[in-house]
Amino acid sequence: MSEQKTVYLADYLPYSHLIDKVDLTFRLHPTATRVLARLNIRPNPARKDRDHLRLDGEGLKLVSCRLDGQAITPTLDARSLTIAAHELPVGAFTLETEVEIAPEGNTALEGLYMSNGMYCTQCEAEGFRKITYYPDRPDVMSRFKVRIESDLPVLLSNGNPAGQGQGWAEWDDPWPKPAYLFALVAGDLRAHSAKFVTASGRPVDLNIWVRPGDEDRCAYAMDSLIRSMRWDEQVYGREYDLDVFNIVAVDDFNMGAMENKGLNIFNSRYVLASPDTATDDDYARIEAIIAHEYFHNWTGNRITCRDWFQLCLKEGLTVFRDHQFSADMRSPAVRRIEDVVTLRSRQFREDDGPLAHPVRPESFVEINNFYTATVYEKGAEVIGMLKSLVGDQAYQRALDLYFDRHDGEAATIEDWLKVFEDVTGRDLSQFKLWYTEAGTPRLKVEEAWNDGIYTLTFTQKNPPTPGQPVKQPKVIPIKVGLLNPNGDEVVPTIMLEMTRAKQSFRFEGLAAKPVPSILRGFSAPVVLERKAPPEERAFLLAHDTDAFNKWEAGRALAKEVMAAMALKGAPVSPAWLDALAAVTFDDTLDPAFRALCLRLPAEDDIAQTIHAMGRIPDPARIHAARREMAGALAIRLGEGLSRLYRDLDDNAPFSPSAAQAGRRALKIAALGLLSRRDGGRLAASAFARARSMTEEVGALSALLEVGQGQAELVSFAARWGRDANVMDKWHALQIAHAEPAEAAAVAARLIGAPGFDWKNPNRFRTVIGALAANHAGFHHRSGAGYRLVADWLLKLDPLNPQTAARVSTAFETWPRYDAARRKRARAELERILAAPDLSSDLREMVERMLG
Ligand code: 0A1
Ligand code: ZN
Repeated sequence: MSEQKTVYLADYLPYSHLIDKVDLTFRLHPTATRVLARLNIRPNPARKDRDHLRLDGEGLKLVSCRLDGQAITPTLDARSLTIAAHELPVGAFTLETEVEIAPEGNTALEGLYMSNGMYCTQCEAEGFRKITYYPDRPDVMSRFKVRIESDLPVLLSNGNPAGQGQGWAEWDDPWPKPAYLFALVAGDLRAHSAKFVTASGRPVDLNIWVRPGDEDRCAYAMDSLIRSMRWDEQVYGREYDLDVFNIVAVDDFNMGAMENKGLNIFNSRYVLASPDTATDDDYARIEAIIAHEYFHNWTGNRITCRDWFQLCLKEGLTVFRDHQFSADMRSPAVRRIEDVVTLRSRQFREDDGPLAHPVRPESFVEINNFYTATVYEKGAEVIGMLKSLVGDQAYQRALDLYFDRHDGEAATIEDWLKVFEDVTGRDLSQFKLWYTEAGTPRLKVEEAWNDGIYTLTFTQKNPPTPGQPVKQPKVIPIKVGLLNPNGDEVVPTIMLEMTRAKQSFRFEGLAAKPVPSILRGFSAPVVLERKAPPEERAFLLAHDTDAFNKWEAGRALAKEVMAAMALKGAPVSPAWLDALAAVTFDDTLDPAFRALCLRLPAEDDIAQTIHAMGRIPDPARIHAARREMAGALAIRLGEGLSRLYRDLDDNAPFSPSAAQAGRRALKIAALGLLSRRDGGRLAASAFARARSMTEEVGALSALLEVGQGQAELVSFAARWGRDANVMDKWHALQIAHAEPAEAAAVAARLIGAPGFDWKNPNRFRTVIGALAANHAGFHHRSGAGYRLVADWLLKLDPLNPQTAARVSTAFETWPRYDAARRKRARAELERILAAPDLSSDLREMVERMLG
């Protein structure tokens, strides 16, 4: 593997040429696929110089090359094909290349590869260069025509079908696109089909292509797709623009899914669902990912990114849109809480350590390493703030202008902000800091009550991050409401716009000192550092009218309690127990909301909290504290818990609806707590009676948590052993519930079991990811967790560097811990770095983590 160089945003230059048309022919063969490419090329008028032509290409065997029909011998190196400027005609010309590639040996799953006998592609970000010689950069957009030659029955590519016969098919994509959106699939597949008519009357054939036998598990994905298409018309005025929309499920895939134009490719775990194989969380995730990929058709495909530094332009916006969609389909409050839990556990964690980077990074070695929680999740939060600041109507006008102005273009964050400036007349230069500066702002609040005037004073601190020691104050939209002491809201939600390092806001005309509800709806991705007595948190948990802050009050209290227990052996707080009991048994509240309140903060969250207090987290003590809290809660909720469980344990026929999922979530939370009292008796019978995967996993999890469930593990494996995506749950559960001292050994046993396909990214991520998520297990003082993860990263890296690099983020928090743990973690990271032929992907990650 040759050294990769750092790429800088500041070095951006438009490409030397334009590619008006691309004609591709694929003669598929597992070890010797031929790719013929004909490119219609002309000099780019935006570039004044007369430059050479350089095409990207990696791992290609060049068979022939012709320029305007004449055979030529271009200059080749490991990464490119170059034709010198003086060898190029002055105007337009045609370049034809033929290359040979070997999809069967492609274990990295980038470019053209094979999965279970089918051919498929993954080109984002820079995979197209492994298929043919081409300017593999998003600002080069072209019209693609594709011919596929193969005996396989189903041959798919982007755009509309343009003909087919025995052993061939042709596709024509009328919309210019960058190469990263190219896709091809060939295999023995079956379709689950439906029809859709767009708002303006265009009929569209919808197909979800799966392996024979899986057709009956596509209904939910199809339903989600149809709802997404309608929603994008109704909410954003965006219609679909081709005659067909194809989705293909593949088992070997590095990420969740990919938005290739008209041919989305999905990791099979985010398509296939039936009540007996998919949990309610799986259903929600499938709905969100189907929507996400579909929404990319406008935010990503019709308008794409000028360069990969602008990745958040499509990803942040598309995540924001899929969050809006899920909120509309389900409960907005519950969705918001879940999204914030994810944001904190993934993005705040990233932003707080050595891998912190801006939403729009300024440099990278391997772009695949920047498909991060910061680019995606914080990228979406930034758009949410923008919408809050300009208001819903201006947001809509700005988006209309964005689609109008930039359709068919490769745009930048500057273009994006400009449409908001043009629509509102606002200057967004300070707001832009959210894109250019990394780190999670800390927000302190002080209150004052004088002569009937209530003042809130906020101070923001923007902590240093790698490469950015000093930061400026950000624009922070702070949504606030005020309650009077008997729990009535006296000031409904208003938005305070903070722009300075320290700023005060006054409220007049209040009869008594109010209780503030700050950062309603989590209106900005900041850490609110507000000291409040437990009684006040309990009061807000009982009375806040903002559902997010109601939950947040309970969560803040739980975090404080757990941190105090871990740090100084404090007892479980009765205030927390009482407050949670009141919520749990309040039948006027949404069961899904109550289930969220019962979910204790994750141990990693508490480690993050303790670290933010300037203390060193002890994983073993945090683990013990969390267990103790759960045990105390089970006792405090008493008999009411059994009653709650019985009430929820109804016989309604299964539906994946949010309402039913919420009831199941609360029922399973109750079951988990009950098991701490009855040693798992009820859970064992719940497992035997389970009528959905949610109940099956819920019961098994409750059993494992109390040291039971061995027989149930055996029966689960007997039932699902042939379904690898379902068995991922079986593997993850065992590791998640393993005792800290044993977690690494359990993971080692499972990943090393004969027949376990650890080369498949889903399998690898499940086991190593579950170990990393077992906080006390991964960080066990023996160092066994660190060692096992490092061993397996080294094993996977030569085969699949991209997934190895992603999973390496298990180590991203290592600097938070004590000297002994730091020493062990550092030694493992250094061991990885010393490996011969380490990929540039994993090398970049480890070097950044070592700082
Ligand atoms: N654009 C896709 C995610 C994706 C990104 C990179 C990939 O390979 C490196 C694959 C998929 C999305 O946001 O869904
Ligand atoms: Zn995306």
